[in-house]
Amino acid sequence: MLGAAALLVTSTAFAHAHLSSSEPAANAEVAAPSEVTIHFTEPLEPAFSKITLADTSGKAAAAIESQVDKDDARVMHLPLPQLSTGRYAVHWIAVATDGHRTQGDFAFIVK
Ligand SMILES: [Cu+2]
Repeated sequence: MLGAAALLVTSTAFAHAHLSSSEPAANAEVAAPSEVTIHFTEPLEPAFSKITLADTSGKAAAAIESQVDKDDARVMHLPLPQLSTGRYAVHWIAVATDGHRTQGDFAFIVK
């Protein structure tokens, strides 16, 4: 973890991929969405970037792997099965084309 922290500190001048917006948005209450879409500030490296979704018990809630959009590498999609009501936790890992990795979490609620 020390190495990762050092990398974060020393590489801030480079173009990392940060979350720009998402659907559903963080903490949004929505009807069951057909996918999670996240827009990033930089193009992603498809082989190393992913979105995962967990339900309230921490169990994986998506059956299919996420994919970087073929037409816009700054966009990543996670197709979803029919979700039941409840709170879902999104975890994303984004590796930019410069090899730098960022990650984050947010949640949304299916009502
Ligand atoms: Cu970078």
